[in-house]
Amino acid sequence: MHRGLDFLSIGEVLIQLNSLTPGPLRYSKYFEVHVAGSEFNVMVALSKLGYRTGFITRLGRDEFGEMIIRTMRGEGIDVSRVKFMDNAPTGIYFIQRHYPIPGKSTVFYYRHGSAASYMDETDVQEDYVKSAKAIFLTGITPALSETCYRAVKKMREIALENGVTVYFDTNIRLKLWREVEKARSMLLPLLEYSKIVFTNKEDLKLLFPGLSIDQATAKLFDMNVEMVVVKKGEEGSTVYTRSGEVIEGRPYQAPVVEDVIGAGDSFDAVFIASIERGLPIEQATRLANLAGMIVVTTRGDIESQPDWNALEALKRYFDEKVEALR
Ligand code: KDG
Repeated sequence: MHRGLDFLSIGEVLIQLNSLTPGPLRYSKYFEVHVAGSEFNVMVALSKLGYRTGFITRLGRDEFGEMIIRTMRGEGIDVSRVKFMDNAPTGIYFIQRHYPIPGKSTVFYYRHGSAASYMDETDVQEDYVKSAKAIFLTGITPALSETCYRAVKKMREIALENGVTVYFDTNIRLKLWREVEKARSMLLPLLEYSKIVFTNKEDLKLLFPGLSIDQATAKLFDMNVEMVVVKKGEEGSTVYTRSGEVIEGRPYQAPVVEDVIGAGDSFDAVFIASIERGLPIEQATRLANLAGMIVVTTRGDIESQPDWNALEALKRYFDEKVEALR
């Protein structure tokens, strides 16, 4: 028997090859290896914050699969349901930094037909999902394949039927969906009854074409979502609650930007953990914005994710700095 989990997720864990030098990849000679993947990143961040986490995925029976499973174990994630496949590889992707837009990153996937894309309903077992207090899902896994979509759908249904909280990040990756209409029609039903939907302005425009941000969030409340968190990168974030509150979270300026990929995952984890701890939304937003900010200062998605001590130090440092400027 596995121990009960606080958070469980499902998704693809990839090898990230991050160019050491900024600029177009055609000139990159050196790449740094990291382990990443949106849902996995969130589980790692929650582990660092003291929660028991589990992850459902498939890995190739190859060296990269071995690297990933070691990282998962090292970060304290329960891997009892991770499967290895002999006939499909572990997915990889590359990151190009600061080009064409300085301060921004671009991802190039080499994951089509990866082991994770073969996940299906058999990867999602009822006892495991029921053993968690909450699940975290994103729009990435349903985009990987029809069978992955069904796995996510099953996981969400088991959770909702058994009082397990659902957190959802829309995370629309058009490079994976290829068609906007497909993304919209498949994702929208998955958002219903989520406690929190994390999103951004671009995703809301794709999901609710022609609607303002306020109108789109109203639609989500009609779908029984309790809270909508709109992440705005270097502009901070806005939280909308079902009861009509709108809470602006101020941004924190990163002193250096190495690679912005992964910041949103760090944000989600700290926001969720803060809400679970009973912190007021203003506090949760502030800590989450700090957690997103610190991740952009280094390459890799998980390495700089903060624990509570680091968050405390960040809060003290950045808030004192703001006070001093007043
Ligand atoms: O959120 C960061 C992720 O986008 C990155 O690690 C890669 O999971 C990934 C994806 O599918 O884009």
